[in-house]
Amino acid sequence: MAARFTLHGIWLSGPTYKVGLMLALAGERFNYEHVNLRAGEHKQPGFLAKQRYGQVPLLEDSKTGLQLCQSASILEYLVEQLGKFGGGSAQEKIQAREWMFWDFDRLAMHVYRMRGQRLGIRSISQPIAEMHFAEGHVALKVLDDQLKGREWLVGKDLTIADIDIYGVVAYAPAGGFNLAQYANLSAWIARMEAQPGFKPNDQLLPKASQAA
Ligand SMILES: N[C@@H](CCC(=O)N[C@@H](CS)C(=O)NCC(=O)O)C(=O)O
Repeated sequence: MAARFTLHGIWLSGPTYKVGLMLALAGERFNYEHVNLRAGEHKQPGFLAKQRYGQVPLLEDSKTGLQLCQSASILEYLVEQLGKFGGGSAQEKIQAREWMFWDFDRLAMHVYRMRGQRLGIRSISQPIAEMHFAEGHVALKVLDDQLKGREWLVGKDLTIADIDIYGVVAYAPAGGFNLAQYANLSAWIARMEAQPGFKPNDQLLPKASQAA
């Protein structure tokens, strides 16, 4: 049977990984369209017509005909559509959303930028790098504290908050953050990686377009 979803992105992209990871954990096969950012494919009219921000990821849902952007919003959409990882109560749903807003406010920018600098994708000055490193550690400590005595960030089960934030934390070592000092966070990472369907970013996202 043809796959319902088509994910457009690039293997280097954390936000693309978040969406791919959600689909993988939900047991949904997906088609994958590689977007060559270096060649500017994400700024071409055809792509912009589907993804107004000119960014990856873009998710196409052949069942509803919708084209979706912004990884956190896509995760919420997939909760609605697939009925998984949404949280058990209205309060848990709101809390999962809070963590996803917090992620892009306090965590993702620092981790992704440090990684980008180390990979040579992004050039940032030493004082700015020091700021990202310090702020990144502040956010990682918030996560470690939240996970004390808990298996998951919200409620008793894995939610999109965990998927969204794993899609940043997974890149922290490449950004020079040593996670060994965060015992609760490290245990949570191991739990995430033991989930059925889990794949690390370099195995989940192909380097070229690929049908499901
Ligand atoms: N908030 C967005 C961020 C997406 C994003 O930053 N995508 C990057 C790749 S990781 C991108 O497309 N960069 C190219 C550009 O912004 O022009 C999301 O979560 O989907």
